[in-house]
Amino acid sequence: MTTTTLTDKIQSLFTEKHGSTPLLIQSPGRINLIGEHTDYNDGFVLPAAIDRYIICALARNGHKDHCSVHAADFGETCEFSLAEVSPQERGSWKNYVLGVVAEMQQLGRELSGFDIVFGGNIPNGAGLSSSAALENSIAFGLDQLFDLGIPRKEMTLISQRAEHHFAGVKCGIMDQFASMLGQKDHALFLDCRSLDYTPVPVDFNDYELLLINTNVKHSLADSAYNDRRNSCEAGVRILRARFPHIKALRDATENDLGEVKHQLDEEVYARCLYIIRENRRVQQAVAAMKEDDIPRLGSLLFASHEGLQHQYEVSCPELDYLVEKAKKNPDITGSRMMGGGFGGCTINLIKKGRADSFVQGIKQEYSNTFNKELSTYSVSLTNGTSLAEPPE
Ligand code: GAF
Repeated sequence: MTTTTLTDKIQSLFTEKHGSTPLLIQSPGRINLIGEHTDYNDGFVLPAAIDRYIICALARNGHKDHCSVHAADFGETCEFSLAEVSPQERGSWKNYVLGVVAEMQQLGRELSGFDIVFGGNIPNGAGLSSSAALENSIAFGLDQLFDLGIPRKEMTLISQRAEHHFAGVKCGIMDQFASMLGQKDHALFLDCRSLDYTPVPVDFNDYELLLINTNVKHSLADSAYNDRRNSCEAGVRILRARFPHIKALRDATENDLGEVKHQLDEEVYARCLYIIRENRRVQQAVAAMKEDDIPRLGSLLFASHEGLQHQYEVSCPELDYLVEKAKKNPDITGSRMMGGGFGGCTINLIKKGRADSFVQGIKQEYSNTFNKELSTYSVSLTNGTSLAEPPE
């Protein structure tokens, strides 16, 4: 569904349900060029917001405490009182909304009753961060509705804490940040420790981005995401005992890690090694983009996948299949799994105009092998969360 049609639909649904004209917010999903699982290691990432959105319609309802939130895509409504906001069943969309409300209250922000209707055109479970987009749309919407004046970076932290405390995923900051602060035609080179960032213009010359969805649904909470984070923290504890300046894997070199290798579990060693290398790859990728060296960027993408597959072990057969096919195709200069892993999309740098022929060539075999269909998305890089244009 186009974003204009979606906005129209959400606005009409809101007016039908509540009889008033709402404030409309659009909050984008994100891709990540490179820098996977580095965010919660205080490292570097290179994501961008994309032109797929959560549209959130909201208005005050005149009640002191009573709120309602309707998820158009699920046909479900959640009613609650601001006096009692607590986590719901794991995996429910309600946690993303309630989590943001609770975190705002936790910061002493004054809210009163409101109604929300939201829906989206970000494919669910594709690793394009529909959950971060939803959190941000709520944070931004409530900020506007109650005139709270919360700075954008602080809103991303509210959204992230909602995910930690309500959804139960100890995610990094990348998704919320890219969705909130994305810039049209740019990726954000983000330092996840300082939250300083540099917009990097994105122009791949003869190449374009192609996202291919394995249609394997991942669930971050169920998919050992928190385990990976624990392994990294275990590695840091050992490194820090030897090198007190190391506060996170971001501060460690491969040599440092080599020095404590004998004290580390084999698995923890492999996880830490991946992170240290991936952080370096992000910096190299930014340099390659500045120098217009797309083949170099592409080989960094392939190397990133290799690490995610063998050292960090967050890939899956379907993702590996797609990257292997990409490696063998002369039109593709780089490919890797994107996001948390265990499913979702690969991101590919492919010669302009060659996407159809690549996908047609592997579609049948993919479906025969995995009993699932592929889908593809072509996306434009866009601005972060903002007010949406009300439809004519
Ligand atoms: C998920 C998380 F939410 C992000 O914080 C990030 O860690 C990503 O997985 C992996 O890079 O999208």
